[in-house]
Amino acid sequence: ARIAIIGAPIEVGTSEPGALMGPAALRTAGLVRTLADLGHAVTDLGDVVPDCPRDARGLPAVAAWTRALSGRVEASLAAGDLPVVAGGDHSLSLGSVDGALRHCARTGRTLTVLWLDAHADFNTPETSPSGNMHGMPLAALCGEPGFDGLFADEADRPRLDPRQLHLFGLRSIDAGERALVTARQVAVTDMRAIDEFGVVAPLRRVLERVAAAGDHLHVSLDIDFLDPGIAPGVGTTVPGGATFREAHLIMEMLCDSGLVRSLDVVELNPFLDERGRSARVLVELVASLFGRRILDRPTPVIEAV
Ligand code: DIR
Ligand code: MN
Ligand code: MN
Ligand code: MN
Repeated sequence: ARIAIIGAPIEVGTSEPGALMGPAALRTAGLVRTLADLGHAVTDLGDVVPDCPRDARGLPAVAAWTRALSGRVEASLAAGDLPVVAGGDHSLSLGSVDGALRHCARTGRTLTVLWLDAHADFNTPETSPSGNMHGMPLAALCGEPGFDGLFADEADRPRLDPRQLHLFGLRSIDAGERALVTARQVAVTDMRAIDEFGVVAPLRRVLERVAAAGDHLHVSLDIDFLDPGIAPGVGTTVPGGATFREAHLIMEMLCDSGLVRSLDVVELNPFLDERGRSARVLVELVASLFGRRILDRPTPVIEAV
């Protein structure tokens, strides 16, 4: 695939400074070079610059990022590229998913979002205990109230169908967002399910649905999906996350499926990292998603009888 790297040094969505260094750390860890070495045509589009003052905060700043990123992602998809948005806190997905939604609306496809995250990120300004936008992007994308002024041409924008959203790796949810996630029928594979069934069976079901429907698959990888023991460089660590091997297996399955059309890599905070460890883990995971493998054979498929 032709891959477009889009840097999104945004941290206005969190209370922990440092995520704005994420794109630089991912590049330093070899994001571009690694994908090129796998044989892909990679273009680094540089960092997005939002149309707002540098010290802007709150909803106006997030809105400026959202519009800038949405346009960049939609343009990349229209050009036939596979956008990889390197963050930056998770509020950047307001822009990347909005861009993917607009592309899907123009091409007559449906968007499925796979959200690899310890959190549900389905708070609204009303339910959020922290007030941090990185805990709210999915509620906004799905059209929950309280986000006026965030998206361009709000009235006509394509919305994310909450039943086309799959939360994977969930292990921390606030009371208000739990009620919303349940009411909106969001699909969830929480850590309890992963402990019980592993990652393969639940993920295979998601991929089979995407393949059968011919959907555009957007993957959003929050580094806190991983266990803090392997990826400590994030502001909101939650114990009991995905292991190194589970995470690579997921990436390899996504690669084999050939279904991923856009990707976010978010919440890396190099200021909290240990000598670039987390950045390197993320780059290795992205490499697995884009075709790095141990042997040149696909993951064996176990036929159901
Ligand atoms: C919490 C934490 N649910 C909040 N969310 C995080 O602030 O809304 N998301 N850290 O990544
Ligand atoms: Mn998140
Ligand atoms: Mn998270
Ligand atoms: Mn987060």
